[in-house]
Amino acid sequence: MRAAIIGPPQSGKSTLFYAVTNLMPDPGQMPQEHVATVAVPDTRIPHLVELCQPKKTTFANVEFLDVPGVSLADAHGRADFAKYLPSIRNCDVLVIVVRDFKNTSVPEYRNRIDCHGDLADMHEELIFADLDVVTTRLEKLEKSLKKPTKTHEQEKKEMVVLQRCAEALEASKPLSTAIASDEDAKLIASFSFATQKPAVAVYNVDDDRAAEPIKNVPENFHSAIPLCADIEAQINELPTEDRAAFLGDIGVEEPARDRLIRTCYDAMNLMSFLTMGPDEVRAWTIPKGTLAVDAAGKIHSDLARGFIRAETVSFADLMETGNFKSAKAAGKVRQEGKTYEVQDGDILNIKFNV
Ligand SMILES: Nc1nc2c(ncn2[C@@H]2O[C@H](COP(=O)(O)OP(=O)(O)O)[C@@H](O)[C@H]2O)c(=O)[nH]1
Ligand SMILES: [Mg+2]
Repeated sequence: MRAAIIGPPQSGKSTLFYAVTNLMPDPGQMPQEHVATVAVPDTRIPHLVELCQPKKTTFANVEFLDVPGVSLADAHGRADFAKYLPSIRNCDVLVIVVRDFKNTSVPEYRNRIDCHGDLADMHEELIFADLDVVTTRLEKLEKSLKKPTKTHEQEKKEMVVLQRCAEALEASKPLSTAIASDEDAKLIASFSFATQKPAVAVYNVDDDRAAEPIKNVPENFHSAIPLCADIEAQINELPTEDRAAFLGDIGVEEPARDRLIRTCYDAMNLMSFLTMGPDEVRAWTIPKGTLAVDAAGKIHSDLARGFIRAETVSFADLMETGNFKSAKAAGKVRQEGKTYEVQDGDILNIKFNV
């Protein structure tokens, strides 16, 4: 999974990027994109490690992309934004950071603090960008459909979907609202439209409001979370054992990093299953509703091809019984077939034969 951190200039994007990834973009550098990979926090893994004492432990990963802020107030800034669109489109989820903090030494974007306005502007810009691609493609399809070609039928289907997309975008609705089926989605997947991706709004607030939930999730956003990027960045400087108390002082229970990753996972309908053994304990990312055979394929294509069954135990059952052997003795280890819908936290042992 890859998340793009975008938003107006000086809203705290790079500060948040640093808080989440512990990677400080070089100050004084020309604005440019930065990417970093972080482990998805998973409190179940240390328990499995204790049980198995594996040679290797692997967490699921998320990539974060820090995109330089651009002012959407002028043509120059909007042209800059277009420059970053390909990498934004290359991500799976958009994290839009807006400023809600007071800081007299940081100039205010458009001389005001207006989170809802900033989020709406950003959304509108993404709508325009997608509409641009849709319109160009529709014009091309119209021309091509006048000639009999081998791909005629396919193109006609694509055109129907894109026309619906254009209608949605013209009404300022995200393109995702025009996608009715997996087949629709497949037809336009190659465009990787920005407004087809789930968006998470981050309100970068002052520390005294970091624990106040955002009352109204703005339209077209999957969720909205408050956080104080400045404080969250400062905890990177602290010894691990002092971090919880530092955040506790501002009423925050879970670091921004964990909260943000969890929210992105949720927005994308993702979850994790686990594998364990003496060699490796590992978490794997899959979409909710994934079948056992596809989960097996995530580990290795051979495991899907030669799938026999998935020995499955839930994390809770494993903890309750103490270890795999006693879980088995207690009848808590199930033998699941190809079409079993994997649950979050399931520990799978794939039996296969190739
Ligand atoms: N008071 C306060 N200042 C912040 C906060 N987050 C960022 N800043 C400051 O705002 C300025 C811009 O932050 P930066 O992360 O570079 O913004 P970007 O342009 O969106 O990447 C920097 O001087 C930060 O120190 C915050 O939560 N509170
Ligand atoms: Mg920045």
